[in-house]
Amino acid sequence: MSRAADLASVLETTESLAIVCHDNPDPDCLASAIALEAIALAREVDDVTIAYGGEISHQQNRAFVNMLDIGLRPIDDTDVEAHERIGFVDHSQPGGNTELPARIEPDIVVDHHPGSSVEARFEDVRTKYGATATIFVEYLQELEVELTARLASALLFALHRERLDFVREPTRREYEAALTVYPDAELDVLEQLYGSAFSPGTLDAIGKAIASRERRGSSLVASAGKTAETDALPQAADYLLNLEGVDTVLVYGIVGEAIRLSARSIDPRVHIGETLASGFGELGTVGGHHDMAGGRIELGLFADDADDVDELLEFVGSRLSRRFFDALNLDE
Ligand SMILES: [Mn+2]
Repeated sequence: MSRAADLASVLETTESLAIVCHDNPDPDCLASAIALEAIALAREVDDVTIAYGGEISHQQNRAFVNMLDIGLRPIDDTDVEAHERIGFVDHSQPGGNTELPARIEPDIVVDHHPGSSVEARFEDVRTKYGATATIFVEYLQELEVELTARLASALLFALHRERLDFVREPTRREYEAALTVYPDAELDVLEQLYGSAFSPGTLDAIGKAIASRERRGSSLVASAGKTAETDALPQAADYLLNLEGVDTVLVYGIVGEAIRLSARSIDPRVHIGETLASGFGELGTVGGHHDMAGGRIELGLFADDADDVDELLEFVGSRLSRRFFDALNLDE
């Protein structure tokens, strides 16, 4: 039996399904969730709920949810276990990158990230694929589920954001999947998503990062200050990577009770995920890939002094940049 047919047969005997997105879901995860929802509804699953953890703070992702009318519920407000079956999309490990407690195991897993060790009733983890959306395009075709304009637009945007726009290691399959959904997609929806406006908070954070940047060779560290917008950090990092001669960037900032880190590198000799792990692994949770990585360091004791944010940022900032440059083996 093909993977798609196997998935369909699991859904045929399912009455209720909770689809769980990873925390701070991106377009690949969200488009995959509504694709699984469409397949489930076509197989007459009565009750389908999509739940997510973290927040959706990137302006494009917020616009994506609103324009494509994606019904999402925070995990906190969802009784995930009350559903007969649970599906994870774009992630696979119970308790990993999800607010959902580790004891809750999925029945269905569709993902493209390596490192899965879960054993689900239906499991399709294809690490050679560039996006989970690519796998879903194959399912939709094979199962002949109607490709609505909404679904096609969501999948096309996801393929672009995940791989194609920045030629971020796409595989041939992402281009093929994009061609499959392209005729049914509404390109003006995509255009509006790309044009979605920055929130004032994000623009402020990027502005602070630009002004505070400290450069050593082709590497740069910047503070985005205190911000309510978690996604402002990766956006500031992406923006600073455009600076001439710069190929590795770390942006830090205070979001809530934690210092958040977001790093990028286009230097092939740098594995930025490992750089953050060696520089900050003992201080908090960090991780990522060779070109993009992130982390979180709890303010803990410092939080008491957090009234004076500038002082606090100055105190942690000099330590963070020293550790980052040290991890990259850069002397003053
Ligand atoms: Mn993905």
